[in-house]
Parts: sequence; structure tokens; C-alpha cells
Amino acid sequence: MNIEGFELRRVAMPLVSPFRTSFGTQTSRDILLIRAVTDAAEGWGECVTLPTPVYSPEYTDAAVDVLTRIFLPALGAARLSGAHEVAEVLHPFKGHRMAKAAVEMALLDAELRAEGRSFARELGAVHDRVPSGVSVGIMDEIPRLLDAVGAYLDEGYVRIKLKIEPGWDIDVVRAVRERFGDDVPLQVDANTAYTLRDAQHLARLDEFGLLLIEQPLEEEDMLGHADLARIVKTPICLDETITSAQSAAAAIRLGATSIINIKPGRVGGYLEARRIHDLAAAHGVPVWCGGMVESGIGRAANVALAALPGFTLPGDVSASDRFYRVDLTEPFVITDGYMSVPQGPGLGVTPIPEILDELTTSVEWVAV
Ligand code: OSB
Ligand code: MG
Repeated sequence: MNIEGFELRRVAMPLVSPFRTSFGTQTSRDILLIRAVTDAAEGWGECVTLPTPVYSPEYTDAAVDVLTRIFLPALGAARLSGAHEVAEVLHPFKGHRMAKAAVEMALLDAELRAEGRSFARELGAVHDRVPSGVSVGIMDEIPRLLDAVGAYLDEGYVRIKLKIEPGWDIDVVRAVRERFGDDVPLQVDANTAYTLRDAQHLARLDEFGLLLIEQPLEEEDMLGHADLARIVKTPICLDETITSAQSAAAAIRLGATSIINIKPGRVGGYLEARRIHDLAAAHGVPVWCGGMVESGIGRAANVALAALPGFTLPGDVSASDRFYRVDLTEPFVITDGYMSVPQGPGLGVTPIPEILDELTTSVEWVAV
């Protein structure tokens, strides 16, 4: 694999409606794309960092800095035989997993395109379509939330995830159950908004038959989650806490998680994501594919990952129009609640040049 250089491109994508979580409100997505240029092919990667370190310690300007000054030159100097060596070359550098994941994704896409193989096949997908779940933000009032949930159910989403925080939890879940019934697959995501002192409060969610409670406590608090799991009956599912196969193994051993949300960016790449899938499967722990409000580029790879056999719960893999009026790629759509897994070489999708140009806010070429 002979790398000629990397293009770092910032793209501003307005959201169709504000997306509010316990850590803040997004109205637009500032996406960092990496285009890897090799002598055999080009490949695309999407960095899932947010503009500020409110979900994880990473943020987009830091990703640009560490990629430009450290990671891309190291990869250029390394004489890689393939994208599977990216993680090893970058291993001496601590953290910055989303930045690492983005460049690994770009080089993997280039390599697979050159060889005519798809992400899905490379990762070990066993399905050609995956069930689609949707993540629903916090809103100002319950009636608006019920309208939004009703609209998503009408569109065919097979699982609803409600973002929660103190003051927007029990009553909201009760209202959704009362309106839409007990059969709707339903789960909640707190993005670390509670502490172990809230255990009895969170146990009040048990009566609603939720699939899981996602990341109720702080990301470092593995023991707290293990304690909480003994108090609440609803399964605990970790997101922010799981940053590698090692932390996944620890969380499973401690009983801190009985289901895992796998996000490739958070764990340093699609290859580490597959390792977590394999580890979880060996322990009988179900996994599902999380999302970071990706464009069609990141979405394509997530859908491929979600088609692996251990992904037995619907993921946050929603249609392009859940977040964007215009996507960078051909839009992802859902049919009967499912999304098709791209089968073409590499990601199977590329940005549409005119749309990409229109939404681009900056471009930087890094020769290596
Ligand atoms: O915690 O799953 C999360 C979006 C940004 C940051 C964190 C999270 C989310 C979501 C949206 O819930 C998932 C999606 O992309 O559909
Ligand atoms: Mg989450």
C-alpha cells in the first residue's frame, strides 16, 4: 500500500431539527472527512468527533491536529502492507480513537476498493439488510415527543430509543408506553446524566419493559454500573465506557454491562469493533451498532458492521432523512423497517461531488 497523501475536509451539514441529549443540543453537524489517496485507489473515512469534548475527550479540532501533525506522517513513514496495520502503527500514541478510526476507515476503503471487496464481506456480514432503530432527542414537552415518536413508527422504525436526563425520564417513558403500547421495542439513553444515588429512581423504569438503559452513569464508573445492575432489573448497556476490547472484557467480567453499544469511532476503528463483537458473542452478550449522526459515508460502514451475526438488537442506523435533508451520498432509506447493506467495493458509496463541494467549509492536503 503506497500512500500519496490525505485530504482533510470539513463539511457543515444542517440537521432537519435540533437534536438534544443530556450533554447538549446539536443543530448542525461539522463533519471531518478524510480522503486517503494511494497508488491503487482512493478511500473515504469519517471522523465522528463532536466540536467540543462533551461526549468523549476528543473533539474535531484536536482530531485535525493529531492527524495532521502525528498520525498521518507516522502512517506515511510506516510502509504499510495494509489497513490492518494502521492500529499497530498508531498504538504508541494514546487515545484519540476517533481520529485513529477515521484514518483506518479511509485506508481500509481504499484497499477494499482496489481489491473489489466490500466492507460487509471484509467484516464478516451475514445479512443483506439490517433492522433500523431511531434515537429520539429530549424535547421541551411530552406532546411534541409523542408526535415525533409516532412519525418514526409510521416510517417503519422497529425500535425507539429515547434520550433521557433527570427531569425527562419516568414520565416520558410512561407517556410513550401509554400512547404506543407495550409491544414497541423501547430503550433509553442517559449519556452519563445520573449517579449511583439515582439507583432507586432508575429502578422505576423497570415496570416499562425496556430493552435496556444505556450509559446511565459516568464513563469511568464501571463499578457503579456493576452495582446499579444489581439494583435495577432492566439490562444495563454501556456506550461511553467501552473504548476497546479490553474495557469491554472488563465490563462483562464485572457485570457492569449485559449488552454493548458498539461505535467504531469510540473504540478506534472497525477492526477493533469487530473484536468487541467477537468477544461479546463468546460471552453471550448481545451487541448493537450505535451512531454518531454520521453522513452517508460513516453510515455505510455502520450498516455493514451491523450485519455481523452478533448484532442481534436493532442499531441506531436510521435513514439519511432522520438527520439530514441532503446527505453527502445517495440517501440511505428504510424499507419495511430495514436498511440494505451496501455491497459494492469498499464502502459501496462515495460523496456526490456537487453536494460535497457545496457543503465543504475547508480542505487541507497532507502529503506524506
Ligand atoms: O449516545 O448514542 C449516543 C449521537 C451523538 C452522540 C452520542 C449518541 C448519539 C445518538 C444518535 O444517540 C445516534 C444516531 O446517530 O442515530
Ligand atoms: Mg449512547
